[in-house]
Amino acid sequence: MTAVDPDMQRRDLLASAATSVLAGLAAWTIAAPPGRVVTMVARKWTFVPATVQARKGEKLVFQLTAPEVPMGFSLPDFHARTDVVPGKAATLEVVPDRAGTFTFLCDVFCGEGHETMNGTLVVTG
Ligand SMILES: [Cu+2]
Repeated sequence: MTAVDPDMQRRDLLASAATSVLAGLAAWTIAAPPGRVVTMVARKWTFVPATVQARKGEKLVFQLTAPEVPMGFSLPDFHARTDVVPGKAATLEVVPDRAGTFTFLCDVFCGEGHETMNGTLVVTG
């Protein structure tokens, strides 16, 4: 009869736990690509940049700030929107699932130029 070394058992357990963690991380990385960060400023009464280029299926991570007054950022074609409040960065993830030219706009009344405060997302296939 062979005696099992408890240290060996512990090492095996640690090795298998480490393998599980690594496999989990790999799966997480594949399942959730980080996306491309698009930094955008909502000013009276324009978005900077006013045009964003993307590829179909590319994950965009909008990081928005509004230095002056509360704004909104809305991409109605992709059912995505967020409030953008001064002093606080807002994040919005969008994965354009089709090619085309789409309008994004401010949907929080912000003053006299509000109605024309918009920009363009150009998605290529
Ligand atoms: Cu507005």
